[in-house]
Amino acid sequence: MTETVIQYILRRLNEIGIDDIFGVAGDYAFPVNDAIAEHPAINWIGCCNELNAGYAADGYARMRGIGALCTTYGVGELAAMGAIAGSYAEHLPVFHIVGTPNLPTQEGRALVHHTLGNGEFDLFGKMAEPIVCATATMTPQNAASETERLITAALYHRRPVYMAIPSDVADMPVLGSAAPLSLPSSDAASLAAAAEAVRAALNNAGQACVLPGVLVRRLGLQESAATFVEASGLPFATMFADKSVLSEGHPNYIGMYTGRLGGESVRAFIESCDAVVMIGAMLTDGNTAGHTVRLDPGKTINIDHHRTTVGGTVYRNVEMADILQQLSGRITKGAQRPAVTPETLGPITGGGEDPITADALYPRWANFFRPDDVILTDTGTSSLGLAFAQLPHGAEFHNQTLWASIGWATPAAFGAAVGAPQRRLILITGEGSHQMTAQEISQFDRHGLRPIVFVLNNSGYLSERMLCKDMALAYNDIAAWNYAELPHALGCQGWFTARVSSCGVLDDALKTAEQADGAVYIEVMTDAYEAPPMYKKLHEHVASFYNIH
Ligand SMILES: Cc1ncc(C[n+]2csc(CCOP(=O)(O)OP(=O)(O)O)c2C)c(N)n1
Ligand SMILES: [Mg+2]
Repeated sequence: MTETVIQYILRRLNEIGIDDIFGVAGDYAFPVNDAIAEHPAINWIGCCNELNAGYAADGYARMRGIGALCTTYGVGELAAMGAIAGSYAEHLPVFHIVGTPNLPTQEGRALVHHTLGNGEFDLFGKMAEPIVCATATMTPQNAASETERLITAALYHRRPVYMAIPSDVADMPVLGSAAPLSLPSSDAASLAAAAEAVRAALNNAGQACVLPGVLVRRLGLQESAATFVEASGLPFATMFADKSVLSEGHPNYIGMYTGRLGGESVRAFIESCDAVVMIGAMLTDGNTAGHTVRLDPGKTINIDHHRTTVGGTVYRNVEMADILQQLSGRITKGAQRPAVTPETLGPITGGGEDPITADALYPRWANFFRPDDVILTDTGTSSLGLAFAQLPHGAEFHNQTLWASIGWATPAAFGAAVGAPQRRLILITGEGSHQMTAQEISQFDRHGLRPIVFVLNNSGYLSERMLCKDMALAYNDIAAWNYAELPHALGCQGWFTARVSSCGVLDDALKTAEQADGAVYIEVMTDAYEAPPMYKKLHEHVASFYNIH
């Protein structure tokens, strides 16, 4: 029997690794929702709202390489847009499937719900265009070829795509077929020239080092990058967005490179190198502690997604995967590990009735992490406070450093848990971030997932207090929730929950969390101004140009 349009699309998404689609149902999307529900190999994962579904698809894509969500027309798709933009900025291929009104309704410019009432039906698709790398409106004739085009675009650019499926089109038989497209390969001459230029630059350099970036993980090239590092013997450091992209347990890892706000020894070393090989790393403000790194472009070798730059020369159409492969074995620096002392969090201090200071908290978290943990941290003081936590072998640190939308981590952690249920998952979020998307906690329990959740309750938006002109300004105060009661109120059964405000009680809770069979949710109470050292330095940095103290 001929497949319908939606059956075809779902089969192809499943073939490339989508086993779960997040979303919120709606009438225009019913034919799509039905097909997902009926699909033998794809699970419908209903979320509390579309923004959260988008974040969940983002978290899933971090584990699986790709993710998908399905929303209804207008109201649903617009609510997901912040998350899709985040996936774009963070290089995550997320398929956004939107069920739209049927063709007679659209062509008749009918006055129907979820429209602006002006007869315009293509507005929302247009709004999506800048935050995806490709869009398509499906018809029976183009469904096969457009699906292949969108898959190829999403995988080539590692960015989201948008597919609109009119509700009558969804169930029509697909007409024609299309072979899967292959991703473009590198230009052979450009690739060879780039590899030779990198080799020559490294051979001519005295000391060199590597900065592997988050794109390495997005492209699933951790092994190739590690092979390059090992073959070349070069030391590597990472910037914040790139933390743990290669294991921090690797012998060549020398620590975090965070500009002038910490890790002085690593910074001095990196900036003294004759050559710095960046592999898919970006010099964003979040990665460079507010643009305080100083890398000489003349000494930087940039192995990017589709091009390599050596000195001032750009080698185009060179895929990162190909050049990493070319380079392994061609560079043998046999470099010595430099004498660098990475910044660390310091020893665990405090106990008993002592309040939970930053010095007490962050080393305890670092000590709690285990090999291969998946750790998601939201934007806030807690994520930056963990920058200098040395992670055990294979532990992954995820953050939304560039898009930096608070609220991302809670649903993203849910999506990551769906994507990798066998791994221990730790969510660390500030309470202000958590207030944005806390409902999604309920989904873990619904799907039998057992996260370990830490909510840092410091009575407001501490990161903003540290950056704005007056720490006490009321716009950084928030409603005081009883966070530890949320799992219960949200229907989670049998979770270990605790609200801890002293070191001794925190230690007990961590011990219980370590041994727990079920999910864990710990609300950690600190003073409103209890910030980690890195944030204190940011505060000083900002205070100097506001001229305040
Ligand atoms: C969607 C969105 N809105 C606003 C901001 C601005 N913002 C950055 S950090 C922050 C506060 C985070 O507070 P919390 O999660 O409690 O963490 P804390 O800094 O207090 O540890 C805000 C509001 C943002 N990044 N994203
Ligand atoms: Mg807070």
